[in-house]
Amino acid sequence: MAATREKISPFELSMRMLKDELFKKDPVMLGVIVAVAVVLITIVIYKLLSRGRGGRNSVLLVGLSGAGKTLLFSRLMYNKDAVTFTSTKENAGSHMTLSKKVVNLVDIPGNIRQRQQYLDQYITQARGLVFVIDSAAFQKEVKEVAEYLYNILSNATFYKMSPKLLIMCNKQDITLSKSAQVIKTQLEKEMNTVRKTKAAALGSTDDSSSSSEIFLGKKDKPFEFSHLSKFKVEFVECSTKPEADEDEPEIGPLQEWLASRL
Ligand SMILES: Nc1nc2c(ncn2[C@@H]2O[C@H](COP(=O)(O)OP(=O)(O)O)[C@@H](O)[C@H]2O)c(=O)[nH]1
Ligand SMILES: [Mg+2]
Repeated sequence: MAATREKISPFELSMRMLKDELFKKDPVMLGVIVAVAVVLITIVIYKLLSRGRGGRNSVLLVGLSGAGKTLLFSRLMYNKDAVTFTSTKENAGSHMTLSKKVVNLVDIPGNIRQRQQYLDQYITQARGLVFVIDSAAFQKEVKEVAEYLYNILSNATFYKMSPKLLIMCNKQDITLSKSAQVIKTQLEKEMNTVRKTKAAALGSTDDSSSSSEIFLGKKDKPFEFSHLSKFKVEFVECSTKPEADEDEPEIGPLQEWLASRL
């Protein structure tokens, strides 16, 4: 016993202790490195998969009832009027864009009792969202449109997925319909009001509800679509036109968006 003790110098002893320490730490470090690698690989695989066919491949058509979603759906699907389609349930089907990409088109019913349920169901698959507006009835419906759009955009899941967003100002064939520019400006004004109302309501309740809703835009500025850093919102004018005797439907801007932005 005494002999072995004499052989080890204090320096050697401390070196051995240091070695032991390192060996003790190594498995932990190794564990951390493996864990980080596993997480990174998972993220890469997930990203690759979600880009592929099995991932988010849906384009949702949303908007108030009467905006023209179902007619648009049938035009894109079969190039004919929607006589056989229902608006009480979602319509879904494959559509090939002008750039030959196949997307799953989903027409979400607009009535207030059902739309949330369908949105929740489809939002995680959404690659794009087309918000259809009846430009002729816009003046009358602006409040309801702004509320619906604000609710969609501020939804935490939607925000996280941040699909490409198009606001389609439909029914431009009707003489008194509002232009995309007017609709954009008025929507911004109205969505600013919606935002204020929501902020006031949140202030008076506990914080639990705030976690599922995102504040849209800049805190100290009136609401503007250009402030939404996560979405690039685009506006187009179209007419889906049902009884197209002389006039052809004008959905070119929408089709271009589908082909180039998704
Ligand atoms: N004049 C005109 N009418 C349209 C246009 N798009 C849709 N409509 C009509 O608007 C009504 C509502 O359309 P629909 O597709 O059922 O709306 P949805 O409730 O959003 O699915 C129908 O009578 C359509 O024929 C359009 O661009 N111009
Ligand atoms: Mg419909």
